[in-house]
Amino acid sequence: MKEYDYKTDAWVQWCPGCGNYGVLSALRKALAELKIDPKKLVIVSGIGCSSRIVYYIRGSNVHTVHGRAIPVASGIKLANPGLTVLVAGGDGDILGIGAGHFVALGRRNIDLKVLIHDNAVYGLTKGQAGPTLPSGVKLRAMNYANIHEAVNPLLLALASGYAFIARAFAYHVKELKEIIKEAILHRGSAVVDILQPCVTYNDLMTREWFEKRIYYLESPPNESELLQRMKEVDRIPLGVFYKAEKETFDQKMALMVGKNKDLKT
Ligand SMILES: Cc1ncc(C[n+]2csc(CCOP(=O)(O)OP(=O)(O)O)c2C)c(N)n1
Ligand code: SF4
Repeated sequence: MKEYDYKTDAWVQWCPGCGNYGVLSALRKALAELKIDPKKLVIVSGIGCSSRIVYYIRGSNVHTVHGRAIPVASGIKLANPGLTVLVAGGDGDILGIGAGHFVALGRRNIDLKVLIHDNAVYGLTKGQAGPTLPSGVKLRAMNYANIHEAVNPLLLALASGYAFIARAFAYHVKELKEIIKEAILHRGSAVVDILQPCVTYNDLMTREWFEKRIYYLESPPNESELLQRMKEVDRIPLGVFYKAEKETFDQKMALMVGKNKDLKT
């Protein structure tokens, strides 16, 4: 399979220079290298600029309502375990309105992969503060500085029980592709927080701003420094933070049903 095999005829509607293009390219390359059959691929998204990615990749994809991609994807994966099921969407979709579902997925450990296009704004609705925007920041479309505290997607994922937690940068396509592949291959709930500049509304966290701050972890941090790395803000670490072999939802269900059967006999 080649990256081209995952292209569709849909016109890509993102602004020129948007970080979403990097995610699109990396994801197509990752799928091609893993040779995932488009017929067995389902990408589920909510609503937002980033959620339009489902139109640009060949698969049996679903564009669902705002914040509800994870429950829809969970149903699909549990009904058809042989499918590769991915969730893609903005930080608003997944960590704002969809935050409860994000937590539930980590607790359940269903074999789903969540790609957060993290631009810290609500791009589609014209630049309001997203859940990952730092407090006190005023971007070009906002009347006042953000009064909310930011959500840290990595800490939330760790607290929720995700089996794989990583962070990547949208314009580093090669590195992002490798991280997406690793997430897909790791069994269990996985999240990749993708720092994705919004060139239209986020005039602070630009490509240049990130490039001055990001650096790559050489390997996942050990337990004693994991939280410190996840909390770092002056310099921003990228790479795989956490990987754990844990029983997945379907394994636990099989065990439970088996035990119940034993009780009956
Ligand atoms: C229930 C509901 N509430 C609000 C909206 C309006 N809305 C559409 S997209 C969106 C947020 C988009 O931001 P994000 O998920 O971060 O994606 P981005 O556009 O930045 O990629 C909102 C609030 C909606 N469509 N449905
Ligand atoms: S508004 Fe921002 S996130 Fe949406 S397409 Fe334009 S640059 Fe990308």
